[in-house]
Amino acid sequence: MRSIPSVSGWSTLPALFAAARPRDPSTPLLLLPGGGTIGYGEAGQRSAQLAHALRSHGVGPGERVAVQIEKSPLSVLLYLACLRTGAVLLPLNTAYTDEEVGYLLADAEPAVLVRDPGRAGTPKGPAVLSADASGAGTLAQAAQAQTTVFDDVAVAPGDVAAMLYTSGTTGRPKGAMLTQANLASNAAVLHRVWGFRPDDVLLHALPVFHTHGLFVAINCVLANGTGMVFLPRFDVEVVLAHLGDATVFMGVPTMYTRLLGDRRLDRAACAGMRLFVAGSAPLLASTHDEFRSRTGHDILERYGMTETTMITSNPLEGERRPGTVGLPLPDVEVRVTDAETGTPVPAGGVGQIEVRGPNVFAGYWKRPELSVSEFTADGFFRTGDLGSFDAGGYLRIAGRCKDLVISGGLNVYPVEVEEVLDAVDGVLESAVIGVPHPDLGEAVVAVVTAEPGRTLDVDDLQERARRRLAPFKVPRQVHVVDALPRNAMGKVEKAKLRARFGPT
Ligand code: MLC
Ligand code: AMP
Repeated sequence: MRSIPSVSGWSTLPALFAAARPRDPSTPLLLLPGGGTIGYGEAGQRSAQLAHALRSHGVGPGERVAVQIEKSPLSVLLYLACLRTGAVLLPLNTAYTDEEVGYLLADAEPAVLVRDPGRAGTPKGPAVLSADASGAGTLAQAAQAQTTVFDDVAVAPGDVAAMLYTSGTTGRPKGAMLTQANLASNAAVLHRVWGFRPDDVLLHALPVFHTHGLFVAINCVLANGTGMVFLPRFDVEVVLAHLGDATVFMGVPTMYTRLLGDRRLDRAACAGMRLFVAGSAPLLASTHDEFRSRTGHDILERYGMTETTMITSNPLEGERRPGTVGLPLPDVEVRVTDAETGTPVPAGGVGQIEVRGPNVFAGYWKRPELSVSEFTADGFFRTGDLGSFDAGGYLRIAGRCKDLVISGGLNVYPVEVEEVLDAVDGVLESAVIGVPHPDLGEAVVAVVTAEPGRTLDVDDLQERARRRLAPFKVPRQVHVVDALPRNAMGKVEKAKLRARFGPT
């Protein structure tokens, strides 16, 4: 296995970030699109106040802090505050419904849930605090009354820094426990292999409740001690307007295809840019090629997942191969094995991708049995992705052996949607699949059968799904069929459904 040479490791985020912290406290960390900045000094003071306020609500080392707020500077300050108290950040997608949040809270048992002040509903369990960037809300108010100095709790490499829910290869969402060492080692490696420079500015348009926007993007900035233009959401118009203020952009493939859809994206617009990074879903080679011919930039594609943070990357120097996710990162071991037997596949063959290294998570919260089933005896994590190494050692993702749809870079676990559809009166059974979609990469599609003698109303099914699921999980199309195709084992043959209901 070929990999990029090793770099010296870091084992905690506070140590990594402290080593890079600029001497001048006015150095901007956050550049806000409407003007204004938040410097490293101010971020230190405000995160100290938030840390005190969290502590006064019982947050201590190891306690989970659930955060479901619209993206704003407060998202970053709360992340820093959690690190300072030794708490475990539990970021939640703002699109989740109360039912989805309720399940996660019951499982994670956080000490507090921080929400936007206007958000209705009082979930059971944690103390519910509110805060927004304008200073409104119970937590924001409590923070303002606190001192701006905080004695940071010492953390160890094995301490859990964050917990992100993901369904892994099977079942309901599980909390992936990411340690200080997982996050720090990966951030240090990415910062190094992507050649971050003292004058780099990141254009940040990703959501901050996932690995990509939170740990890949923000941690690289903090490890560099420089700033990021912090956009509340991805919007082609706004991204184009700020390309000139930045040098690095990170996005999911949908963001790149949307940017390409605007004819103002050209060489001149990207003249000051150093690096475009893509990941979270497959970047089509055609998108890569079109981007190069329009802008002169080769998008650097990398591959990762919640449980492992980043695994491979195309090189900064040297050939970036379209359609591949590059080489294993330093200190990360990647192998390809037969998904059924677990034996290594011959060179060039397709198999399940397995990963071992300092980046691989500590296990699923309250699910020790999965540390046996999801890992091999020699400690490799089974990703559920299929791939092969080419002759140059570049990894090519060939598909997935886990039942997962990736829509616009967001993961949808079919079983979650199927459970909701199956519960509708009159539905006998359902199968949820992903079909190719020009904007989202894959779109969620449901195929359902009715109980004998019943008629199903497709609009009603979508509406019922919308009430219980975040919008990105709601099937864009629902097809009613007489029977689902099954193999000899009785398993629904989703490949047949994809062939039948995919684009013609
Ligand atoms: C929004 N919608 C989606 C959707 N995003 N539907 C399906 N899939 C998505 N990803 C819905 C909206 O709710 C809305 O529904 C309708 O689509 C129109 O929304 P929009 O305004 O066009 O969408 P927008 O807000 O612009 O969002 C699109 C997007 C966003 C691509 C910018 O989805 C996004 O930021 N994706 C990035 C996700 C990400 O960060 N993934 C990283 C995971 S970490 P309605 O019904 O209201 O009309 C990971 C590990 C790794 O995977 O390797 O990085
Ligand atoms: P998540 O569980 O949200 O972290 O999503 C991780 C999954 O995203 C991986 O297991 C892959 O299936 C997919 N993924 C991430 N990056 C890439 C990429 N560059 N190409 C293809 N799939 C990717």
